[in-house]
Amino acid sequence: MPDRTSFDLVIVANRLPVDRVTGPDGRVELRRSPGGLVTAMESVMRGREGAWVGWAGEAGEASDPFVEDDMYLVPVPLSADEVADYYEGYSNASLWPIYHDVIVQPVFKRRWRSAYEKVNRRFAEAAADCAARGATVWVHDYQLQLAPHILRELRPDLRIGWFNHIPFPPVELFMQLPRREELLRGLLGADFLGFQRRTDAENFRSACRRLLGATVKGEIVTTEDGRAVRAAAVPISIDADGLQQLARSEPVQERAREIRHELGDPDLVLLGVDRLDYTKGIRHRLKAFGELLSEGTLTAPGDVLIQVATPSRERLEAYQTLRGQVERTVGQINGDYAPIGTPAVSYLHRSFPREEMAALFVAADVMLVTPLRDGMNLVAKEYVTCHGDDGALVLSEFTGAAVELQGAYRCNPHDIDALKTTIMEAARSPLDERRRRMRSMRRQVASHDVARWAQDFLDDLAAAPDKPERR
Ligand code: GDG
Repeated sequence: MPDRTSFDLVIVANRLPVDRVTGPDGRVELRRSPGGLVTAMESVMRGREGAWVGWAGEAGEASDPFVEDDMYLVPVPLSADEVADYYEGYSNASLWPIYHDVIVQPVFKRRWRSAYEKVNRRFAEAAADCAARGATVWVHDYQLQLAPHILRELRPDLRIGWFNHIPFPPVELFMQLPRREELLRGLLGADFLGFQRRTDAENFRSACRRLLGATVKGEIVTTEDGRAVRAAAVPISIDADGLQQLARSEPVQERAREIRHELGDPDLVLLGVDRLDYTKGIRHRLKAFGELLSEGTLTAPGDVLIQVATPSRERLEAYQTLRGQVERTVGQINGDYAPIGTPAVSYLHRSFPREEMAALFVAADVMLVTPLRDGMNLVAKEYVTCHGDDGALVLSEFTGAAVELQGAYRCNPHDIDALKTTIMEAARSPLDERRRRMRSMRRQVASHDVARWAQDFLDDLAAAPDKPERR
């Protein structure tokens, strides 16, 4: 246990890097949930004592703060109603669709909005309680857009940063949100706001200009109380070294060969890996693959698609509808085109250990990343890091990753004919071309990994324009 309860660096995110799980015998267990964010934060927390404020994933009372891997974890309690209203409701049924181009219709409920504010205040208070004087607080994502402002009111001495993992919408869409100005003011409580793409930062600044009448010069927004806030792009990445080592390990290479063998040693393995979310373009991808089979351009079992669709937000109607549509389409494709015993689409609606994910990336000839809108898309970066030189990445123009991964076969997933052409171009391209493209993308990811992202963000935050002596 660190001998202190105030820290120089405080991370505030919806989720803690552990899951609180109650077993059938009623025993509570904490399980580490190692995601990309945890790896990134580990790299910046090394050598300094940091705290992480977040929800442990189960409704009800929260346990006392505790230490895990040298990090002081502060659980924030959420009641079952708050999970339904703040998280599933406002965050995922109001904000998520608006921030992803209104692919599905957003739902607005005033009760959800009140819960969002109340929960944002709780997170901000928990952060204020454990931040040392002059500390840096890094708030994450769309679930916590009011927290920066609340935190600044509580603790004007803090350096506050916020990073948006998802897109920031064009002002014409953002305007649909009830009480939209309060969200902008909430964010402007920070000193520095990081976005995945320059376009996202521009969208935010335009919203400030248009809806708050704020002065915007270059990347700087001047707030109503005269503070200067910088909004700029800091694209997120992956632990490229760690993942490449895993992918090159003998067990993973062996498992990749085994996967191809289990599929009947096909000539062509296409792969999709996504949370089962309507933003990811899974239906468009399946439609393109189904048409390629029906035309005879591809044939099963020589050409197959593996689709991992990790369960997500299963209590929300839009997600239940999507699951039904995807599963019906997979059934149709297999019913129409697959011979006995070998599916044309291997559909996997569950999650896998990272070793298995790495083996899938190694096994796939062509990776299909076709979101209709995606903040970054880490899967694209993971594939180019894991797979050898002979792979190919089909990548939607509507992802943050498309800005960086110039060696990808770019596509507009809405254009099914063009998507089919791009898939075939990627699958049939000469080896030397694929090699050139894969190498350039792998180099890009290796030189811009998640540790660099986290350090860049913290450097930008430290250098943010507002002078601490003003406070
Ligand atoms: C949000 C933004 C942004 C998936 N299935 C399994 C598994 N995964 C891993 C992937 C990847 C991660 O989950 C998903 O990251 P994405 O970036 O693809 O997408 P979101 O979940 O929507 O993330 C996104 C990201 O935040 C970071 O800022 O890029 O735009 O929407 O790492 O590999 N991992 C394991 N088993 C699975 O079954 N172990």
